[in-house]
Amino acid sequence: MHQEFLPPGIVILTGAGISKESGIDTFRDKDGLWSRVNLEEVATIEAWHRDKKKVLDFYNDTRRSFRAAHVEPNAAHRALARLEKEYQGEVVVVTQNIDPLHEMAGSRNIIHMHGRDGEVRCMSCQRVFESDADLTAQSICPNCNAVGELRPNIVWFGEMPMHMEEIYEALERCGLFLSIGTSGEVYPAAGFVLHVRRRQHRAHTVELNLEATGSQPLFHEHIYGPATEVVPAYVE
Ligand code: BV8
Repeated sequence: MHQEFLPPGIVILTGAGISKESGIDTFRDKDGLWSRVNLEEVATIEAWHRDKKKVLDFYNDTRRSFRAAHVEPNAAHRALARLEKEYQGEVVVVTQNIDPLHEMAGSRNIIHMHGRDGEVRCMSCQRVFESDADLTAQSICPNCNAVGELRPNIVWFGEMPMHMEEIYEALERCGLFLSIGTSGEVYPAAGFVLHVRRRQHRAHTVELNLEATGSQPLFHEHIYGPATEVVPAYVE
């Protein structure tokens, strides 16, 4: 069907809150990850150079928590996968999450802007490959044999998020922008709603979150409650 006859695109930004009811910790809730770990010590390139073992152990533990038997996609992930299947126009999930739950729920059009757990990058040859093995400061790159140069292919603070051009193109095409389960604290993701409103005056923007965030005034519509309740209800 020609693009002009399709309904406007939908861009859905998700954050850690959409995975909370699947058993994965958020970052900034009172019991969140950053209340237990100092992000400066595990989520920056400086931390990796300063103490590789500390950073790699943190992400080895994070990966194991994603693979725990009870961690499954929840009703919110499944509702977004259904929306993609049933909606005539384009549906893009732009996730800040590194967990695989959108894929496991059946979404296909997914952009992991902060990287994906299970992907590894060599800082010597820059090769990216899939690996579920624990990384250590002695890990050897299978491509260039460098020792101790392997890191999670995850975007740390101060590093450029991934696929930004593709994301901005989707934002400029969309007629509906949903923000689900994110505190709106981290840029550039937190700036997407304003980008949509500046470029698509007719676009409708909705914040779906457990509670109001600092970005609340930027959205046309606000729906608060657990993602597993408000997202399926909104998508239906
Ligand atoms: C960049 C790593 C520029 C992977 C993450 C000073 C120095 C350096 C940088 C900066 C600076 N000041 C500002 C910046 C920019 C910085 C930034 O924004 N900092 C903030 C903290 C002020 N951003 C960056 O550094 C970014 N890069 O700017 O690069 C550049 C430009 C050109 C060239 C080179 C560089 C990189 C940002 C990415 C950093 N990596 N994580 C990982 O370990 O996961 S960020 C981290 O925060 C996660 O990725 C996470 O996804 C992201 C956002 O958090 P949320 O997902 O929103 O989670 P949070 O806990 O905050 O909120 C959860 C929400 O869910 C809550 O609102 C809660 O109410 C809700 N909730 C809870 N339960 C439920 C629920 N909702 C629904 N249902 C429920 N049941």
